[in-house]
Amino acid sequence: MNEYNFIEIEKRWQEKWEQARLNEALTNDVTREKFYSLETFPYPSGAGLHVGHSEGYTAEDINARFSRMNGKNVLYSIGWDAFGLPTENYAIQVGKNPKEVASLNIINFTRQLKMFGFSYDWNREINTSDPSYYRWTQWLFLQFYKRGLAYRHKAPVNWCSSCKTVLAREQVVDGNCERCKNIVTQRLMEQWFFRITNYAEELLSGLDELDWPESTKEGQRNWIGKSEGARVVFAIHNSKVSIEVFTTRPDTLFGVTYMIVAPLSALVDSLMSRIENADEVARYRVDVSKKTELERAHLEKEKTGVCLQGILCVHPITHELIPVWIADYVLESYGTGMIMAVPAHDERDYAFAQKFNLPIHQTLCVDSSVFDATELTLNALDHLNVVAEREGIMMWIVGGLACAFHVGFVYRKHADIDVVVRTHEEHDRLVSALLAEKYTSVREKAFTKLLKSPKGIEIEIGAYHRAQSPFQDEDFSDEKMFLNGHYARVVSRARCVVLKQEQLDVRQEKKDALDMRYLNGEVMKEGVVVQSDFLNGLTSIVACETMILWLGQHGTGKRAIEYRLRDWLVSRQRYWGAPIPMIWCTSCGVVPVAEEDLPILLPDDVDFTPTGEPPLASSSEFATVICPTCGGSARRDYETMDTFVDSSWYFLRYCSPQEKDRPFNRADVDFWLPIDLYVIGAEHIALHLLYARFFTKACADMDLLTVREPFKKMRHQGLILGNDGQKMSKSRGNVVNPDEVVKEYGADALRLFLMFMGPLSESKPWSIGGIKGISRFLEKVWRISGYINDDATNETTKKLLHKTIQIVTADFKEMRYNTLISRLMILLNEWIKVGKVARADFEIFLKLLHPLAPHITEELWHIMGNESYIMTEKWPEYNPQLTVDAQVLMVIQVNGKVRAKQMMDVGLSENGIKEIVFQMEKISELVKHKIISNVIVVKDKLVNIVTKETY
Ligand code: ANZ
Ligand code: ZN
Repeated sequence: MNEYNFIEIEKRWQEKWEQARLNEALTNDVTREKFYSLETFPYPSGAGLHVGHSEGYTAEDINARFSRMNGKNVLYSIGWDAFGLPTENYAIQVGKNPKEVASLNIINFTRQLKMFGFSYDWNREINTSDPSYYRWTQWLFLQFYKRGLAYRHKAPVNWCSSCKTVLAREQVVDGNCERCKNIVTQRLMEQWFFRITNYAEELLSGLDELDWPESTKEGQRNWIGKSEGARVVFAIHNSKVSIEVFTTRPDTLFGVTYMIVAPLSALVDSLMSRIENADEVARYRVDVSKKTELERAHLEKEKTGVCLQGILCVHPITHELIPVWIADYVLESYGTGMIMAVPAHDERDYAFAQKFNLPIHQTLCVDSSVFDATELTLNALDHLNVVAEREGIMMWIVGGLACAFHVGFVYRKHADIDVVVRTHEEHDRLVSALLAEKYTSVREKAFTKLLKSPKGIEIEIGAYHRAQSPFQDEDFSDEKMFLNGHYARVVSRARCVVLKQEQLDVRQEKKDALDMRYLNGEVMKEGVVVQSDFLNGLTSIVACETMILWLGQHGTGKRAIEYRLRDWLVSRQRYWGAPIPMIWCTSCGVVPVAEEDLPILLPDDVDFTPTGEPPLASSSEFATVICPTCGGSARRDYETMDTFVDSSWYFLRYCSPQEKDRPFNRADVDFWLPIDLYVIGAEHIALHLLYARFFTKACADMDLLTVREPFKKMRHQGLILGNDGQKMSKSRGNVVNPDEVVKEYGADALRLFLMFMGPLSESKPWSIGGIKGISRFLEKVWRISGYINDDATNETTKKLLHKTIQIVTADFKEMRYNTLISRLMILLNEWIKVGKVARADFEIFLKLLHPLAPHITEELWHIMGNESYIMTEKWPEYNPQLTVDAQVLMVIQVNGKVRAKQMMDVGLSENGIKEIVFQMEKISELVKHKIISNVIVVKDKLVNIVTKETY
């Protein structure tokens, strides 16, 4: 037996496979089931492939090979996402033209991908920066334009001052540029948009039927952000203009105490002549215009705003007059850009009302039965004391009327006021101070006292009362209470008591606990509606419906849905992208390029150093062109399309890559779509995965194809971390270059190791020690082939082999490559123990190993005298009779709920069972971030994992 010379073996087979054209996908082959395998095509960056990329690619290649051996007609191709910033920035850095750089990088990437033995159909290779491709990107743009799906619009847009271009909202991650991580600011600019919002509902509902990781679906749902509620019209007093708001909480309409208009909205302009403090308002608007939406929407941010003096709104039901403010936390771009503020039940409104002393009207009370009063009381008291200490507050007002004092409203009649002081001294001082006041039994006299509220704001309480002293039962008249400059209704009877802290009885009714909860500044979001006329007593949900009905009947509002999703900004002020196929004519305006004039080639006579101005503006080719409409002189559009436009349809082009007359052939696309497996990084949730779905739907609506969801099944590969456990990056110096690993251990070893590191979707640190173990395994495979013995019949190994086929096949289907490799290792070790292996058995083993380690298996297959290619062999089947008693189906529960079932060996040890269970992706996902308090194992039957939440 020769040495295992992987360098020679791998190179030889790669060439043979390519010559034999074994990977060609055959469109319209109806004899086999089609299988479309897709992986994200790479940006051919200057750095080349790193091992992180190759993980997902390896997984996809394994699946493609496995599918072919299972009789499927597999479409598995590769291409280059060659336009865009990575290539352009690299070109600038090395002082070359991006075109030149891209083609050099593609050569390097091609070499690397071939080095892995990936089984692409190279005939279908595509390149988005090639005119034969971007011609159709431009054509699609024109179709979108014709159908109103592409439009120009002036709006505040995200600007990256380091990339010197606008960005789509999806490219802004936590306020930073997705590419360069620099801070993104906002600029008012006219730009090209795609109307993705037309598809918001379908993009949302379509997710349900997709076999995608749940967290990704949820991420996309959140990004689309559907909110259901109502639009309500509030007339402006003495004006024809009105304020229309979007609210998700029409049940709180009686709790509206002020209105807010987004500062930069046009309504403010139209009211300007009536606004008495116009200067102040104008100044505030200038300040706001300097902030990004993200800064403005930040929850923790100190609230700012200006009251529009002279403007009042009319409440549509009570007809009360309500002040109107502008405040930056209300965004122009969402809903109607105006809100009804309900400070009692919305945190931001609450913070705002606190800051500007605006009244707070409670219209929800908690269904008290759900709370444990004792605990709540104690917690609330603890909390109050902490705050008191910090803010130097002397006393707390609790109890029913406290709400009146504190927020200007009461939600319960016959309530009491409890003023809790923290020390005996304070108690005595307060009591004598209050007693010194004259509280005669005058009916019409106001009770006025300054108290410090928990928030430290001075509150002046004025009320009509009848009692002799505030420490006894008092009768308040059912009249108005003057609070902080605002009127509020008041209870008819109430008691006021000053208590020492320890007098506060923790066994009081639940109501007291709730009062204190309220005083904590917590905002109650759901409950039973109170102080709301015809809604009283209803739950929030029912009240919403009731109110929507009422609004409809009275013509002041209607049901409404809003989405967070915004239209997709696609134009860029950079060079390396597909030119936007539009013409600017001085007399006709913007005119589309004629389809037969496509492609509009990216000009070469350009200085592409980014300046913030579109580089194409410097091209003389682009500066003059004849207007297709009037024949007059015009210029081309200077902007280019974002790379994400190119990648939104590459998987359609793979279906008919040579097509000359259209972007793709409908029959071809209909044959191959939907994609049966897409392996992609999790970072694409709101970007590519959303855009490509939109493109597919838009193309379906243009009758270019049939399917509406492109990616039926999708899986993520986890990150490969550096050996330091950190994300691989050049600056950390922990990047592993596959070239070096392959040189030292071979591509098969690297492929196997990438899959052996752990479950595909998890992040795993790289370790060179690990690959050594894998490399020894391959050496053993090589050597055992020298011990083929045709009469090596051993009942145990036979059984083990068939068990292995069974389990490994199931693992292949679920992409559990790490566990299946262990299975193959166990089988091999068994043969090594016996010292020989039957030819037929070993051939099966080679087939099982082939998708993972294609080269060594192909070589050994031929050494054993086979003429065919192992990669075109049929997948081995197991003999069920040899596996029957070997395995049982175990039930796996988490906290008593059945979460999975798994075949396991009969009589497997408790530890063995646990090991398998915790390797299962589904289970590890479920118990992530939980404390496992117990694992109950009933051998051959079930496992129950008991967890508690972590704190
Ligand atoms: C009254 C109300 C009462 C609200 C309440 C909430 C709670 P989502 O769920 O994100 O859709 N809102 C509406 N337009 C806004 C804008 N342009 N800028 C800032 N806030 C805006 O949020 C919908 C809620 O956000 C709406 O419902 C509105 O406040 C606010 F107890 O109306 B709500
Ligand atoms: Zn940037």
